Amino acid sequence: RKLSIIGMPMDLGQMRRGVDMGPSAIRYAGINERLKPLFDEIHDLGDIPIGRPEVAIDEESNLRNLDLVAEKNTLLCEKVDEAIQAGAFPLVLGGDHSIAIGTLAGVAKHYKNLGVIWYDAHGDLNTAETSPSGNIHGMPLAVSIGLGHKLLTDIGGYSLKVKPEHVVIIGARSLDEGERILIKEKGIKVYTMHEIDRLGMAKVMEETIAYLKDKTDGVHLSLDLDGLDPSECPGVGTPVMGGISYRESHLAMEMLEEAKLITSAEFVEVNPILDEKNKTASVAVGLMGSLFGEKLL
Ligand code: DIR
Ligand code: MN
Ligand code: MN
Ligand code: MN
Repeated sequence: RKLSIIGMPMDLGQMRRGVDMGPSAIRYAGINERLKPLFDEIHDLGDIPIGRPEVAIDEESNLRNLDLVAEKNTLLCEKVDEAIQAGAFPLVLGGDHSIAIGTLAGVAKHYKNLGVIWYDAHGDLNTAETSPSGNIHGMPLAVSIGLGHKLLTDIGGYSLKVKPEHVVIIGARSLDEGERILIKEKGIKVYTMHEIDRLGMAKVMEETIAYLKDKTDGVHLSLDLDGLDPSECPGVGTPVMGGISYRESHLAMEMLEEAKLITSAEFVEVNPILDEKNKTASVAVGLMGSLFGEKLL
């Protein structure tokens, strides 16, 4: 088993600086040492070159930094595509969640029926028309099901990376009006915090795995650290109270590993400036350990 780590130090999808340091924070938290025993080979491919485009950050638009977000995600798409072609499992380190646009563009080329697990406090299903913020990190799931600006939906040279019926959102507790409408219209499966509390994470994951297993030929895990509770993951730009616990999250990762379901992954929104002693990056690395088969006994 071969792992390729790709850093995507981009903060252009939202307005709080620091999330561009996410890949460094995650590496500093010991990703290599932690995952080394779990793979035959690990290749850290370094970071996608983002540069420091300071000027664009204040732009008033309902698609803030559109051109740069599209350009940088195109680079990520190519890198992810190459990693899969080389036979590796691609693991992308964010960066704000707008980077999922590039990751999914690279991954979906290799699957006819890609599934996606979107682990997040938010739906990330906005478009320029529905977004209250203009931040593209609130849009990547919409883009991946083919909705949004052409510069984003057509990255990789094709649209519709994922079918809405192959998406499962886990941990939602902050949805905008347009996102609610879209979820109902497209029949997207969502486990809000209500269902997680009511059913328990074990049942939620059993159902998620059963839902995706037979109809998909690969499943991407897009894990936004703000899906977890801010008491355990304070280093995120848009924390929302009442999140998924550390323990529930480890259980979720362990169940995914047991099911051998996940074929690519990304961990996003780690912002070390807002963090407490790199706690959030450490949680991310721990979750990767569980996702890739670390066992206590
Ligand atoms: C909000 C926040 N729904 C927006 N989205 C976030 O700006 O579209 N996604 N934080 O992770
Ligand atoms: Mn770096
Ligand atoms: Mn997100
Ligand atoms: Mn989020």
